[in-house]
Amino acid sequence: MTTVSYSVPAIHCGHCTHTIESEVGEMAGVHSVKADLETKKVEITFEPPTSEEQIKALLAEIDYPVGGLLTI
Ligand SMILES: [Cu+2]
Repeated sequence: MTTVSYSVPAIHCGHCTHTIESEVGEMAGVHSVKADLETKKVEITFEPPTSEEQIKALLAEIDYPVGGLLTI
């Protein structure tokens, strides 16, 4: 199991955090998703078959591209 924390600058309201949490949360292997409005951060805990590349691709697809990987 891996936990990553991404900076997602496009987060601007509660709808954004909800969209991210529900879309990423539906991926197989994703255990938890927490999107934070204040810090514009998304913390995701996952395991295979989901990979970091797939998570980043999905976020870009739903218009919340990852701005950077933060150290936890
Ligand atoms: Cu929004």
